[in-house]
Amino acid sequence: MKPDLFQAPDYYLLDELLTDEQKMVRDAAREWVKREVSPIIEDYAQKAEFPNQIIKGLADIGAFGPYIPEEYGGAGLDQISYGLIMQEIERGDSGVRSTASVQSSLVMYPIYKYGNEEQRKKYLPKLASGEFMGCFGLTEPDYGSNPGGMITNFKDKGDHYLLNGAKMWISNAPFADIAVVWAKNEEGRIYGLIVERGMEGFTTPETHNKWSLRASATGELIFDNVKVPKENLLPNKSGLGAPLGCLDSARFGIAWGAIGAAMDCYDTALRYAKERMQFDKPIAATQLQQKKLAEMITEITKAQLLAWRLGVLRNEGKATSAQISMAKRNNVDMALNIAREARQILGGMGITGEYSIMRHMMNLESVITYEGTHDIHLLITGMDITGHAAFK
Ligand code: TGC
Ligand code: FAD
Repeated sequence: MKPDLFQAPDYYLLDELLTDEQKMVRDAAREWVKREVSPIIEDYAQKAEFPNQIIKGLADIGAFGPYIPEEYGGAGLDQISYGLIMQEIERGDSGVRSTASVQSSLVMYPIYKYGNEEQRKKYLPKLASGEFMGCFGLTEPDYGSNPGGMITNFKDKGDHYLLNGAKMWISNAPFADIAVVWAKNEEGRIYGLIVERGMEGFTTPETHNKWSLRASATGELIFDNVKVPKENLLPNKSGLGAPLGCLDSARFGIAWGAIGAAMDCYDTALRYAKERMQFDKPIAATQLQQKKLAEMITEITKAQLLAWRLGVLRNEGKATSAQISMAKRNNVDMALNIAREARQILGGMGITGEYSIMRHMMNLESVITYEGTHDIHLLITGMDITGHAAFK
């Protein structure tokens, strides 16, 4: 892969909206990605392997629990800092950002928010340092966009719960030490349970042959009469709103992360267009390529403004789930379109691993599907503005 010459576009001087702390956090993540992710990531994506050696670095830049209070090992940062960390990581690779999103928003967040003090103290510091890695099991083979229909269930057996069922498409599953699993009790009420690797009857087979998110490990979670200790149930929230509340936090991070992937594609294409000579002039001097590049920077700037404003609303505790859906949908779609256009600017070189664009493009095909598909987020906006749920 070519050396990482990334220069972040900031067409509307949005840096002026950031605090010194936010810029410091962002710059540390940016430097780390350049140093530790860019040189290796293409190789790991080609091999379809997660680079385990970056776990400690992710923890060091605050990517595991950026907004979780410091007393539990988190970085205690604000929401915009969290977003900026996700942006920088996804600038490197969406699969690496996935690992950080899952650990922070889908494992640490529910333990922090819905767990008791004992559970917080037991798990959060180890998750923040990367000593423990986690995964989040909501999706099932027959229940993807409609997780409320899940059939994974647990029964009260007196001194423990007995868990049965299966989850699929689970990021980090093949190596996770713990899984936050959503299952129904005998009354059909959804609860989160912490399932630990090594519990009898719990297996995590890896999903192979992905053309997308190849540097992220994906797998199934299978529960065959797993005895889960009663103290592993997250007691403080039940119902579908509990897992969906975690998704709000992860979707917010993705709205920022997608900007990172888009910025990398734009920056790569701009540099290439200025250097690539055809018909005795740089292709950047042709109107058609300028149209692509000008539209890219316009869309990136709009997405940056959307994410920043959403971050302000999150910091003030005012962001709604529907506002988060709008940003996730818009920014991922924007990034995928930019990746496709940027790939064309590179001509044949665009399909090779010499450049990051094709990898971003393939990754973004998962990002536009997970955490709620592009269509589902449109229906969430539709429901919000009309008052009618069109899902059912
Ligand atoms: P509905 O009846 O609308 O809602 C059920 C309850 O949930 C509440 N609620 C939310 N609460 C918090 N945050 C949200 N975003 C919420 N959305 C809804 C709602 O108020 C209600 O509460 P209550 O107290 O009245 O019971 O539920 P529904 O069954 O009609 O479904 C609505 C729908 C379709 C929007 C929802 O199911 C949905 O979002 N589906 C998409 C599923 C999804 O996003 N799955 C993601 C799986 S995890 C993942 O992909 C990780 S990838 C990670 C990575 O690698 O980065
Ligand atoms: P389906 O729900 O079957 O949807 C198929 C198509 O139908 C989509 O286009 C959808 O938009 C459309 N559709 C569905 N319902 C409607 C409707 N009512 N109206 C109109 N159109 C509709 N899940 C987890 O729990 N944890 C994870 O860590 C995780 N990681 C993932 C990693 C990867 C790489 C991938 C690909 C997925 C991951 N997921 C994870 C699962 C992901 O959240 C689901 O794939 C996603 O929610 C969509 O579910 P589905 O694939 O079953 O598609």
